[in-house]
Amino acid sequence: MNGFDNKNSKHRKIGEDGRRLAGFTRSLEQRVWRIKVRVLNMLSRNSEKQILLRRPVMKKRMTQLSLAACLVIASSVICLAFIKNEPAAEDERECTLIVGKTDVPAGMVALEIDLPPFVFEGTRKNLEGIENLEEPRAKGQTRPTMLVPAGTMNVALGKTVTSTSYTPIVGVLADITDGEKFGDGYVELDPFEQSITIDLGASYEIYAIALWHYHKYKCVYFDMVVQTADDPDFIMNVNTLFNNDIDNTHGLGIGKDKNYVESYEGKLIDAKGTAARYVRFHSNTNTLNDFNHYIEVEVYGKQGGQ
Ligand SMILES: [Ca+2]
Ligand SMILES: [Ca+2]
Repeated sequence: MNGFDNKNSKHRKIGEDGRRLAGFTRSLEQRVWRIKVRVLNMLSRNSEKQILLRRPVMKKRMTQLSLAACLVIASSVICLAFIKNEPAAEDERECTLIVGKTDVPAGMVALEIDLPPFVFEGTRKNLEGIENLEEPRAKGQTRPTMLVPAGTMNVALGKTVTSTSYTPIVGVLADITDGEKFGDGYVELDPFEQSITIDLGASYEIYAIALWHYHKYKCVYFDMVVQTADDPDFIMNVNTLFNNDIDNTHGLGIGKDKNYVESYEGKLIDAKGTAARYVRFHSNTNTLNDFNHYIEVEVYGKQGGQ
């Protein structure tokens, strides 16, 4: 074999090795491709299972994250309130919460009101669509405690009541200040715009008023205006303590207070120490009928007003 033949023989051998190597490479690529397909299929099936498994976990985590976010926001708001450290405005006194004994200013005490038993019949369906209705209190939240000067007492108990409805349809006017607050012991006045006036017998510094209309059912009394004055004709030193007559039905001014749902707690109004002898309560129908009802009115005050 000459050199040329040797060279050809080497070239053939290299060619055969190259073809075997190419075949092996293709085989290897096919195996790798098949393994890749299997792995992808397995991953796909597993991911579906994991999604199904993770959904409740994710929900739980989202809830936890939401709660954490709420806590952070609430903490921030509380911190900002403390940082600002601004004294409560006069109009915000009703919202003063007693957190601890140190928060009660000297000479002030928490107003204690003797509440009647909780009574509720019927549904809230008739409250749908009422304009200017205050939001219900959050579940578990109690009414903010009102602070009043020590010695403040109900100065309306047993006092004389007069009304534009001279003779009530049900009950007598004296029932409104007799201390009885149960749901059935109500006084029914004539329909539409009516008022009652309590003569305290002397001038008092009035700090709070608690008022019960009919609270056995969830109902709303409209166009409520509460005023004080030095005289029975309400000419001298007239002050408006509450007014939700937003369209001025009574002609006493446009009210900015909210309608509210009657309850055994009654309506608590901050009177801010207003000095007066006479207190008048206006109303105009309710969600159940066209009449006006009162179960009890309490006026918390101290002697010292003019
Ligand atoms: Ca009564
Ligand atoms: Ca009105």
